[in-house]
Amino acid sequence: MSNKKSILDKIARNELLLGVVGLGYVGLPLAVSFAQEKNKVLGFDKSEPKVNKVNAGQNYIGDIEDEDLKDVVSKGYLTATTDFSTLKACDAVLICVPTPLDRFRKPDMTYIESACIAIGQNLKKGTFISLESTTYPTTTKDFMLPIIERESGLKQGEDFWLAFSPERVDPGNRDYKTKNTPKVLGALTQDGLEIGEAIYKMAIENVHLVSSPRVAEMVKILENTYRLVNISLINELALLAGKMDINIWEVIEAAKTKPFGFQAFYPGPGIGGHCIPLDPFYLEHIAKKFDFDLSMIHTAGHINMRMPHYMYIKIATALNRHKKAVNGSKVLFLGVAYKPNIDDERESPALPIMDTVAKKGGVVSYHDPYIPEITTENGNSFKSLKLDKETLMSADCVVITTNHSVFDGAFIEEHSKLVVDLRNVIKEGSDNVYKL
Ligand code: SAJ
Repeated sequence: MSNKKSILDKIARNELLLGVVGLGYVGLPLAVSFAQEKNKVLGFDKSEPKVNKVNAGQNYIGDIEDEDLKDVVSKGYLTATTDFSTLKACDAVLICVPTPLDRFRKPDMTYIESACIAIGQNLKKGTFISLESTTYPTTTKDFMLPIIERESGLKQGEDFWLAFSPERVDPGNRDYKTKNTPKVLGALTQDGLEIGEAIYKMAIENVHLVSSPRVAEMVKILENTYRLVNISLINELALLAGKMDINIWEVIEAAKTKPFGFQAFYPGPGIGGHCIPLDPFYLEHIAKKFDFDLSMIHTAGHINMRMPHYMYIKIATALNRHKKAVNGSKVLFLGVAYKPNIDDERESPALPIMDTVAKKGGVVSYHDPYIPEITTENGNSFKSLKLDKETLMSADCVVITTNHSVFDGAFIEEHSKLVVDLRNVIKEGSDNVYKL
């Protein structure tokens, strides 16, 4: 029996053993989704604490229901391990590892590289491999394929199939989860595409096929670059509107009345998260290899990186109007998560603003209902304060940096001497409220 027929039969009989490498905000929800369809899933992660939590049914990802993880683990559909040699038992492997930038803001491919080496060294014939991590176009064919063939001595297309299918996790999104978010898939061979489609359709309703991994890689980078450029645009326009005494929030609401050709993006203190502010620089990197200068991404990145500084100026200006210097003033930040209603502060713009205020002598504190403690890039550690009248009144300036749904704008305004609202939480501000 051919490798292709063998794996398709296993899929048809629900006997596929699926490996998921990387049990983070992408990998663990994906593993649970497949396990909920009664597929055996083996989760791989280098972190022993994560592996132990999964095997104990202890959820650590906000987008997963605790009971869902407990259920698939207790029924034996999902188990986790740090032993990458057991990859050799897997019929299919989905790679969900980080793709950060290094300190020179260049793609850090070390996570993908080590995953490919581990998979290559433990690859059995007839295995389907798909990268889910956001990366630059050509990664699958030009970066991953040589490593896997070198380490395994096997041949893509004959002994294994290689594909790219970008993750589309939107942390905190209650409407779109793994199962009902369409999945794009591109494979190096037609057989790989057919096998990949059959695998993904075991847990995902809609799989959209494209002609190559390179197209699929570009799809994802387009999605995130589109957000970076548009959010940076509205941030820059917000800075101009502020100088012109124009309420940018009113402008956006009015522009939204246009029933076509306009999607609203909202200004903020900067662009956080581990995707939007970083992924587009993967595209900028590969464009240079094709002697092409992606000026839009470069400019958008520059605007975004400057936003925290402009926000500090806004805070200092507001204090100044109340005859206060930053130095010695108590500044309370509301919300340090990088976006509303989640517990993740990675790349959050709130942190550099807090560092700058502290560096200028401000006495910094914060409240975030989702994040009990943080340490900033400058090594400043804080614990989240209780949000009550006393906490608000004791601050010389309250800065709203994340618009968590639980924040009550009227309550904040009523009990604060001065508010700098960077997220339009307070809709009708009075004289003591300064808005972005
Ligand atoms: N932001 C604004 N103004 C906006 C929208 C967002 O300032 O109008 C800020 C947010 O506060 C946040 C950052 O930009 O700091 C990123 O926001 P995001 O909504 O793009 O959130 P992410 O990075 O968690 O999720 C995105 C996904 N978001 C959506 O589709 C809505 C999606 O682009 C990707 O699936 C995901 O990143 C990813 O993993 O690539």
